[in-house]
Amino acid sequence: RKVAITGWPVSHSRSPMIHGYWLKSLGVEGVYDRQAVAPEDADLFYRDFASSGLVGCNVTVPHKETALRACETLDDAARAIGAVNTLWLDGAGRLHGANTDAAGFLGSLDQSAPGWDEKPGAAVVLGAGGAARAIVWGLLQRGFKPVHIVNRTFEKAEKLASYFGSDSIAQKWEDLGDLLGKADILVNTTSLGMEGQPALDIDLSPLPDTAVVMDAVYVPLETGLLKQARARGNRTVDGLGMLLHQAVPGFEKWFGVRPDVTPELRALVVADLEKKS
Ligand code: SKM
Repeated sequence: RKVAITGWPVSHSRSPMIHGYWLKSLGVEGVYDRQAVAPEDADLFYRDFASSGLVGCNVTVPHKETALRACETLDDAARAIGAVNTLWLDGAGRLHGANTDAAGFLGSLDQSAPGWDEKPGAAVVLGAGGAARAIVWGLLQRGFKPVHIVNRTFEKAEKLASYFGSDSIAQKWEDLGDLLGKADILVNTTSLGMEGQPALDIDLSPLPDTAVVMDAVYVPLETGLLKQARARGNRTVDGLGMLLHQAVPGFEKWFGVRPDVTPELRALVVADLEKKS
């Protein structure tokens, strides 16, 4: 059985390393590859997935919406978020789609910050792109209310907030300080703070010290945001956990065994990230 990470580009993806580790450590026969799909080929590739030689795949940027349109069935998360990242073919050659990014985000917080959602209050999400869509939905599912969406281009925040209804609210970047004062969780979904990108320059001093701070960025593993949060005593969760946890349901679907996100797997990917940076 052959599976792959599909997207454009896919050279940076750690999915082959993650699934390769599980295949080997669980003694499962199978292959997990990389398959770059150029934007002009994407529509046909997913519509004609049965002829790709793959039994399933992960989908990453920028094909998550294109792939969704090729699916015959979708799970609730994919339908709510409007994007897929996990596809599989059934015996009749029909393509099914799921979105496991929200589950990955939630699973990572459950593992790294136990009890984080016991009294779900206000959440602040920075950014309004694809990752924000999955994360806002995940937070709403766990009962966080309101979920403030803060984006430098306010119109994008408005669009995302109206997509999810009245429990999510678009906010201006200038109002971040006031919002942080009442936040139970802060999540960065922008690329700010990522290696090679501008820093995420925010002042966390209004944030309650009981708030959890999560950064979806995982290169570097400890971003400036997380460093600042840790120094002032907030619980922090890095972005690698989300990547590891979103992979779990796909592996189970394709290979029939539910894998664990073990310290050994995490250490393997961390070593690779450190080698390359
Ligand atoms: O949704 C995930 C995708 O399944 C895999 C991935 C990767 O390999 O970098 C990133 C995210 O888009």
